[in-house]
Amino acid sequence: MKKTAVLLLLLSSLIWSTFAAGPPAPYGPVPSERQLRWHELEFYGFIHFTINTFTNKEWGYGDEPPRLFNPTDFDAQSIATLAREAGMKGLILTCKHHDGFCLWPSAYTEHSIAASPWKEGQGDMVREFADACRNAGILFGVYLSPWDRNHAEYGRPAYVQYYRNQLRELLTGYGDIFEVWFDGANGGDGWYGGARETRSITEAYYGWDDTFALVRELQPQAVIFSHLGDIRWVGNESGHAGDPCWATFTPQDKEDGKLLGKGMRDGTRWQPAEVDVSIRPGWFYHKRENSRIRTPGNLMNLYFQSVGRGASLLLNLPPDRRGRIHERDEQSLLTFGNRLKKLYAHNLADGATAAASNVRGGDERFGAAAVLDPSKDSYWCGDDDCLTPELILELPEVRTFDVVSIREYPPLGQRVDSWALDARQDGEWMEFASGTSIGSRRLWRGKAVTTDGVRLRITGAAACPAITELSLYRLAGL
Ligand code: FUL
Repeated sequence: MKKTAVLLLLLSSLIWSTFAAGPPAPYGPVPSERQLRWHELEFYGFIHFTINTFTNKEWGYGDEPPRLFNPTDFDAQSIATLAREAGMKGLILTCKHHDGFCLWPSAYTEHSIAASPWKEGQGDMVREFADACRNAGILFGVYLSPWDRNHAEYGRPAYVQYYRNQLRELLTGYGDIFEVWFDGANGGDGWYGGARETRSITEAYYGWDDTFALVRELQPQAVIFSHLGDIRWVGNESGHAGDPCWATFTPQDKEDGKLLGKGMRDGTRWQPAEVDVSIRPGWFYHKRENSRIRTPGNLMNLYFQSVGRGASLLLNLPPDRRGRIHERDEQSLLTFGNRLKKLYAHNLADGATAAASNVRGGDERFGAAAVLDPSKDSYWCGDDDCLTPELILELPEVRTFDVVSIREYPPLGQRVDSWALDARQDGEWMEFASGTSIGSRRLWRGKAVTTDGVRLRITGAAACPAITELSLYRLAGL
């Protein structure tokens, strides 16, 4: 090759690398790797099972004799398989609730399953659940109540050590744990080794920093659900996130339900919300609630009000005294799960072509087509100074949809402040939906609309939007 040709080649690659668009800078707090993985889960289950199931209580006092714990037909596998069938990505088990009874044979207490008649004291329910989840191909997580109404030392330093010892047992003996759930319900009256008194503690008592460090050391990939953890409480137990529900938050000294539900646009941390709610009125199984199980339609509402707002849905399924999920709960859950499966089976944006008002540096890598491909790593993005771009999907034919799913690209932070979606009707754009936050996921359910074109308008953003998905579905009639 001639010298000039080489020079020209070098020059053009230099110009290309100078002017080719790079990805935009992240805006505000961004998720950690473990939070990013957690965002993908969206829907998983809670299992509340302990001695309360046999005493018909929600909060045991701590003096219940372990001999009461005796499920007659316990089957972790059927529960884990049901969870998977319903679309759950994992299960979190109450290994120890406030009453202090342990579902595994802890070396640090006699108040455990080892003193129960179940499997003549030889059983380990944490192990059975952990194994069953793995067999079913779903994740396993643990709940270990910080408040322990059984323990004599609760409220004193010795208990904190006991708590960490137990956590170590759970985090080292049962394989990978995807989430560790630290309950905020704390202190009050209890048995406390026979003292039968009221003990109140301060926030500083538990020394959370050291406990969190233990989780990071033993299960670095696990997310921590806690006031100061990776995932925040949504502020209610009735099954809904706020609207908007920003993933960003600044933990407050005093928990405020509304604030937790909505998050904080200018929050200092990426701390997305988890919506914990039970399929029945109580967290534990009570026969008297057998006629008060959430219907499939109600579960769908919960789904749209949680996952649809960028939070996760943690749905509680309480095993009954057999150690099984009651048939009615199972029916309702499976009907809901099947509907969800059918909903996502057909993305009505498939086969569409996408065009945007602005593409970053005119570079195809950031082009509109990214909202249609299933990859979570590609996104449509405009130039830094373009905060209100638009994107049009031309559908291959006239189609009817009533659900829209939009996702921002979370590694770049929450950038969009408001958006609207239009459907073309007789050549005119008609607004179908409008909202504020998008974040990791925004689902919108509206009145069915029949159209061959859809337009997404970003109407406000703090930084050029990065959108990884725009999908259309039909729920009605499923
Ligand atoms: C609360 C507890 O007091 C309930 O019993 C239940 O475990 C729920 C998930 O968290 O704080």
